[in-house]
Amino acid sequence: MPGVDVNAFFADRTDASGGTSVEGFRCGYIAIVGRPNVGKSTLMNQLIGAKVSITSRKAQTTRHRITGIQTVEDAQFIYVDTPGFQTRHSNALNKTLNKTVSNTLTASDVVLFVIEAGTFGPADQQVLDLLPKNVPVILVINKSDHMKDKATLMPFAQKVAALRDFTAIVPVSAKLRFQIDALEREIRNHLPENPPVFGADDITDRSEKFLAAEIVREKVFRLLGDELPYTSTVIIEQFLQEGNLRRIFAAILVERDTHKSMIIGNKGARLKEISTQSRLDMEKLFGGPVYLEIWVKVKSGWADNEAGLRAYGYE
Ligand SMILES: Nc1nc2c(ncn2[C@@H]2O[C@H](COP(=O)(O)OP(=O)(O)OP(=O)(O)O)[C@@H](O)[C@H]2O)c(=O)[nH]1
Ligand SMILES: [Mg+2]
Repeated sequence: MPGVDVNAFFADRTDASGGTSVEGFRCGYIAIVGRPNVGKSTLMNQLIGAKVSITSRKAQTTRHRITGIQTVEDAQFIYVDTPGFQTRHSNALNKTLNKTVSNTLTASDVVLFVIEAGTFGPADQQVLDLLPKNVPVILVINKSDHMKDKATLMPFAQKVAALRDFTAIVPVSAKLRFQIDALEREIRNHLPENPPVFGADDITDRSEKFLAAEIVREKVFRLLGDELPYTSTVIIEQFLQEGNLRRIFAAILVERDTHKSMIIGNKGARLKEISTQSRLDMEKLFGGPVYLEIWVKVKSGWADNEAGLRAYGYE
């Protein structure tokens, strides 16, 4: 072709992940932080349009750094959901959870600082004090559906806005998907120009085995509510794939015999419910049939020592 430098035309326009145009492509890490229970995980799931992070009305639902990925034509959003920052007890588990939050913050391009509409207390302030100075921080006022009187939202937002130089302030309702697209547009503006890190169809960097354990833990949290202390966890003892079928053997670990009988319930009814709900969620997320068996085991003290935490996958 006369007059056209073919080499220059193709130079630097493709990357290793499959020929996506790199020029103008944005990609970055977005940390989602806040005190427990403000709706961080619900928000991340809405932002990526899939449920990779478990949610419940109990505080301390999220215990690991969980990545949720969304790729659009010209950008890849790598969200990192974190455990709610703990300010009450200082056992080994809580220290580990807080370390996860701090580590995530140091490696992020944008921070979503999530609070609940109408509430800003010492636990929120402690998280605010942790946020790095040189990274754009978007104040996300979640659960705005709780504020019946819209006129009170403005003065509340102004009060919190005075505490730091926020890049933007976005009231949302993660539950009702209100203003989620507006938030996404705002985030995109602050992502650096980078080629994508993950494939276009990836929604998380976590394994199916990890996600399976999380799904069971969500059902335990949701179906037992406040009866069960938060020191129960789930491990996957076997995860086998036979063609399209996944055979999963899970164990719920609790601290005492009384907790075990609470989970099993009258004639096994509660365990059956946990099992059925978990299986349905897994089938939806993995896109195929699942055979699931769950056992309940007593194992005390795991949350109080570092070795126990490492054994169950805490960083
Ligand atoms: N009304 C209302 N409820 C919400 C909204 N977003 C989340 N929730 C509820 O708030 C509770 C906590 O949500 P999560 O997403 O688990 O909160 P989290 O901040 O991830 O909690 P931790 O992981 O424990 O720190 C759940 O019962 C959600 O359904 C919202 O926009 N409006
Ligand atoms: Mg969470």
